[in-house]
Amino acid sequence: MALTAKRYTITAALPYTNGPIHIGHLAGVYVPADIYSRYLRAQKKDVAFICGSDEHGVAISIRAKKEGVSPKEIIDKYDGMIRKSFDKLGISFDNYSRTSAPIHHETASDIFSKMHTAGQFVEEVTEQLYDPEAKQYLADRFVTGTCPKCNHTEAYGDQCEQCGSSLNATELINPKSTLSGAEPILKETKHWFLPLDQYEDFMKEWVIEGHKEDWKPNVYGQVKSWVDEGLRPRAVTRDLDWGIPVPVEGADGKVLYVWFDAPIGYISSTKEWAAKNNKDWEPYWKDKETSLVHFIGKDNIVFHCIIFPCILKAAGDYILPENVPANEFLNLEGNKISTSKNWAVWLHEYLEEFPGQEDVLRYVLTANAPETKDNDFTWKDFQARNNNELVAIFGNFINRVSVLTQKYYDGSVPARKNQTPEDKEALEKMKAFPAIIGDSIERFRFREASQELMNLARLGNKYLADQEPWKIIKIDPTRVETIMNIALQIAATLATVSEPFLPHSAQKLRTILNITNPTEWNAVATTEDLLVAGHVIGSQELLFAKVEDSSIQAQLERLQDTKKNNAEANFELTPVKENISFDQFNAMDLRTGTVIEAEKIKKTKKLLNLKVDLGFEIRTIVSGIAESYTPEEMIGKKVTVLANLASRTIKGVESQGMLLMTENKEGKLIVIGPEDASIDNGFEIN
Ligand code: B3M
Ligand code: ZN
Repeated sequence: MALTAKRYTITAALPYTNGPIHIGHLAGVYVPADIYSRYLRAQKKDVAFICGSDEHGVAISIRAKKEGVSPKEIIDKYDGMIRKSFDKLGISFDNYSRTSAPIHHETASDIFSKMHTAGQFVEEVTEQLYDPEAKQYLADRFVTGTCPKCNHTEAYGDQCEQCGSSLNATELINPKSTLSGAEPILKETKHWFLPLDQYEDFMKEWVIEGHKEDWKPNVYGQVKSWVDEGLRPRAVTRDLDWGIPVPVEGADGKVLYVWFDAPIGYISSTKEWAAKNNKDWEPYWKDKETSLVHFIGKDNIVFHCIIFPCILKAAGDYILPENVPANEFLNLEGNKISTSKNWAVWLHEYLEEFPGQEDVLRYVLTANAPETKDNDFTWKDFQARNNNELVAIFGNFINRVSVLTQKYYDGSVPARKNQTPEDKEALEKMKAFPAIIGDSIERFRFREASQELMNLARLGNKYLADQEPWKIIKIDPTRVETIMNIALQIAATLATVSEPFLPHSAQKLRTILNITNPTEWNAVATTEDLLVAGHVIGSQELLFAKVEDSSIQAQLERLQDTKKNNAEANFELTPVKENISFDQFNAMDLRTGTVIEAEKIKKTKKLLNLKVDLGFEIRTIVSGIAESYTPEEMIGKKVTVLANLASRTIKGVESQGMLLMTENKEGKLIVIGPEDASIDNGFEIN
């Protein structure tokens, strides 16, 4: 792929200002978008890297209610926090705006009005979910229920985050108000619908046929399956009090759907940027020679690949995204990242706890990015990537080069003399790296690109280890001049190509090497000397610092505490059930028994197939305890069995009874057996 566009509009999903940024957001969206934008700038491309805060929608209202403050206070607080932390991490937006800005309200209202005037909406009174207790229509995150597509029980009114499907609230099974917990009723209300069904041909031609080869399979596949299923009209207005008022008559008390206005935020932010910089915003959104790329997480695919493009198409002369390299999700220590459960590594906390190590997080999130599948972030891997790669390979190479150059030549770059085949090979390999790394970046393979960057540092290390200048210096000092010259050229190449990934370290490296004008990305391949003989490098300092066990331990302990707190906060004793008669109790036949065999039932997570000796017979019992006990732990256990429970077939196995158990605060099941293990099997309990 070549970078042939005249200019690039790069967008990163607008974060909701209902909470701080965490590593999942960074790995999915902001770090890759930043690498891509920095790389394009290094290629001397005309780039607008655009983002901003997403400040409307139910997510904000819910947070405001929870904290007992106004939505405005919430958005101001988190917008400030998010800006600051992005800046510290070195995310190099050309503009970061807010959807509460007047320019955005104007832009979004304007696009809606134009579409309305052109008859591009269907206006319809329909029955929508309504919370009779909270006296409010329930849309989006104000309602949860079971997803009709994948049976996930916590799907939102507009989307299921498990399967990514976009939904209408009325499609949810067993909907429940998140405001009051009430079961919603249906109530009529008027809304404006975007008739997506009329855009099927457009979608087929543009994505299904047009982007089969160049879009990531996970993105293309999702879009194709939705289009194949058939697109349905989507309401783009809401009965809410927080958002952009619907700019047409008869729409009092209604606002634009947050997913109508938010993507338009990219356009408003571009306008804001252009105004500040005396530029024209329009070519960035309307010139066919502009390449528009949206960086997003996988839960945003439907909005960026179907709904927003249909809006852009309807609105007229806009360009469509060239690519939408959406990432999968990042988990944390084996569990899904969750804001409400505080299961996350928060960027603002990381920045405070690991000062000067911004690039470590950038590197680890890139090297382990969830590009093709969900991935796991672990603190051990974080430490290993830092200590074994950044410190031991990259940092070690730079340190050797700068220490030896100071020691042998007082910091002055020696001249290259006669070159051996190994020297020539090292230089040739070095010159190939910018193209190799660039090619991976252009194909949105940032993990691969980061590994190639590390391979360049490996090349430098290996060259020094093979040539052993510290030995040769006593025998052949002239030869060492050539060796050190070549090592310095590799270090200078690293200063150029590490910049998109590790901007802070690249700056530090330029200081170490005293480079004011780094060689341009593409010029590395053709430049004779990136550092000329006689150039005096800067003073020596360490590029990366080790992460100690104690810092990792502290992070792991904090996560353990979070787990415990969550378990305790969620723990509730269930209320006592209605009374039963003595006869009903007596009707239950409870017996002592011993588990004599246990095995996992294949293709299930929770089920064990147990053989229980009841003294007078052996029973087969299927029990849902596999997440709490291994088969080995169960064998030999004394248990209490409800022996006269009608048998049931579970996963093809006839289960003849049930074990008594309880659950502890952490959710682990505990088998209840007779306290005295000497008791024989088959004894009645009453
Ligand atoms: N605010 C991000 C999210 O789903 C959402 C992105 C908007 S991009 C226009 O958290
Ligand atoms: Zn679903």
